[in-house]
Amino acid sequence: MSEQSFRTLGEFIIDKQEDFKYSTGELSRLLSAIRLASKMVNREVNKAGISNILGQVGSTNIQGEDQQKLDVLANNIFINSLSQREVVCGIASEENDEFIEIKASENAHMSKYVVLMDPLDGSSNIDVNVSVGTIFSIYRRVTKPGSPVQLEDFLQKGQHQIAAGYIIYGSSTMIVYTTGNGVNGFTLDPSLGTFYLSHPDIKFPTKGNIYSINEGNYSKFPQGVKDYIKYCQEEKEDRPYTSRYIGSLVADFHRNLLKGGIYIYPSTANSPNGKLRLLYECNPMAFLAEQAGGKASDGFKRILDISPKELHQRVPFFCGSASMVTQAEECMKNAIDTKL
Ligand code: AHM
Ligand code: MG
Repeated sequence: MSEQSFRTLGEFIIDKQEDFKYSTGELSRLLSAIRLASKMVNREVNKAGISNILGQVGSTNIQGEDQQKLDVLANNIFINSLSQREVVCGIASEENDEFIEIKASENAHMSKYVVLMDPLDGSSNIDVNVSVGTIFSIYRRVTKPGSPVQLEDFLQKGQHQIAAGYIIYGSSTMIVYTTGNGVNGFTLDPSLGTFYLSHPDIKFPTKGNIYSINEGNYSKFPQGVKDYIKYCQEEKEDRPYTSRYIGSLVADFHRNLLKGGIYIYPSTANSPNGKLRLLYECNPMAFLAEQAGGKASDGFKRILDISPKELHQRVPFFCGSASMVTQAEECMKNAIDTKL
């Protein structure tokens, strides 16, 4: 075990705070609140199988408490952890129609940060014991500090993110995040309840041999995506690539980040904007990808340059090793040019 392995996430957050000359410690407190909430969600995710034995969702458990769905539970855990500690002035969640305004208690200073999150992504995988994740994205508010938070504080371009990351509840639990200065990964030691720096300065391999896409939707894909899939399957140079699709964005992204690959959720004939949400899923993953030397696009342009129009906006998503995303973009462009 290297010396790095003994550095905890708590120590790392404090050390990094010193890199910012005028830091007030607010972002550090916010990241610490996310760390705590992630441990609580991890505990619940690990109990998922046993909860089914002890009582179905919607029923009452042995202590007389209502069993909540795990995604609802994860949402409540993150919202409570962030709001009770007064580390944000607003929260937007994939689980809530509207954003939540957090009022500071008497004499408390109102935070300048807003958080956007998908508290439990890939939740259809919980019942079958497959990895799920939490995704978060942090911005500095654009409206006047001390006043109620506004929609425009959340509808910022992804390039303005201050920090973003995910927690993967997998064969081990990890938190991977960036504050705009590279990407670092921490693995939870469950016996101690402590995250240790296990993956310092993660870099996307520029090229990989994995493509991740739900090919069940093939007939509804745009021609450019069909062409790219054909390219991946061709017997040429280092191809054919291998296909891997978990159906949990966090898990598919995490594997591709470590091994090299591309994740695609394109537009389809039924969903012209794809499935994934710009603010809760694509922007944070795009920020991480770029910070790790990878690339994220809607098939034509950079995800982080998109001006959001609404909280739950969807967008086609191509993300991963830089040269693979560039190749997919070329297929998208060529298919349009051929049509003209
Ligand atoms: P969710 O936020 O409802 O869980 O949906 C997002 C998930 C992603 O994690 C995953 O990559 C994708 O939806 C899978 O969708 P599909 O089943 O259509 O392939
Ligand atoms: Mg989701």
